[in-house]
Amino acid sequence: MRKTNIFENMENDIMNADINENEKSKLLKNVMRLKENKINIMITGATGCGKSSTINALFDTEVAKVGVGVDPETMEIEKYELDNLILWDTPGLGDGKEADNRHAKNIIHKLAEVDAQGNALIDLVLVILDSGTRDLGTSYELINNVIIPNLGADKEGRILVALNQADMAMKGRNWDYDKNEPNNTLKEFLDKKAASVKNRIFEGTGVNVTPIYYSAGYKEEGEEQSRPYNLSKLLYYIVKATPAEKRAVYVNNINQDENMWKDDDELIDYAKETKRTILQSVMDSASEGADIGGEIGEVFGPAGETVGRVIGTVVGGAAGVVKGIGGGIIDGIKDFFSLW
Ligand SMILES: Nc1nc2c(ncn2[C@@H]2O[C@H](COP(=O)(O)OP(=O)(O)O)[C@@H](O)[C@H]2O)c(=O)[nH]1
Ligand SMILES: [Mg+2]
Repeated sequence: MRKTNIFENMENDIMNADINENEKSKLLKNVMRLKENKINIMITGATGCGKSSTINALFDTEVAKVGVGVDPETMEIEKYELDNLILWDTPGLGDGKEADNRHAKNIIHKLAEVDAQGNALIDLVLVILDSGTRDLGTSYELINNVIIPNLGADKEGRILVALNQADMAMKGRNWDYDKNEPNNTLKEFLDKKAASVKNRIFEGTGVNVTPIYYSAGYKEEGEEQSRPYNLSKLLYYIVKATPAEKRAVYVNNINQDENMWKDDDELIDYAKETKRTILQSVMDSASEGADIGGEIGEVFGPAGETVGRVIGTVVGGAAGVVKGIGGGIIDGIKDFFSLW
């Protein structure tokens, strides 16, 4: 399957739009800038918490994992380069004193790196905790003493804390395997755990985070991959925590297996909100400085119809929406746009 490219789609829309050449070239320049944006995410947490599983569930990681650093210092950080989305799979703490010292140093070093413009290289740190672990001491150590003090000025905007393996939080008890979700007892347990993590981080650092819980799913030898839970929620939080002008980058890299996005807590419609969030920022960034004001619709269609369609087909398994409702692709697309 040919990969969707949101930028090509925007360029086509702009080329075909009925606006003057001057505005056209401004818009095209904006898109060119958008295209060059890179997102760098550090994914960290103790060995076995599910960093690799989470990366594989969220993104289209068929593109080969690219090299680890050559020197022993950075060797343990694995780098994935998916177009302009760069993931740094970074060991957290809990591997013994000597290794932990090395890990902490590597993290601090990476957080201090700047890009060509002098901005912090790492846009966002995703810290993964294992919700089945009773003693989260090393995770607090990692968050409160290693990561947060090295996040610079905008600490709250650059860290996301997520509790993985929600299915195993009570050793597999109270997980509804048919519905692939926690029952009320487990939900309560997980809510409490998330609240206590929030408190410990606030007490330790004064920084307010909103931990969420999810399951990246898992694969057992010879069995089918179990579906993730709340992965759509995690993606929504990741997108919202990403600088607006970079959000379009996700569209080209999100896992297109709709099974990944089916089950969540349904507190809000995460797929819809993710689409809306990305579309809004893409339209804003594309039209920046161009004198088209309310006429953005003339370029990208009403409510960003054409760009929105591209986003819709990849974000949150909109393929499921298209197939699921009333049959027929056109109906599905109509349903999708009636949501706006
Ligand atoms: N039950 C369950 N197992 C998981 C989940 N996420 C990861 N795992 C399993 O936990 C183990 C460690 O995961 P991995 O992604 O390698 O962790 P990493 O060391 O942080 O990269 C693997 O056997 C995964 O299949 C989850 O949400 N639920
Ligand atoms: Mg791993």
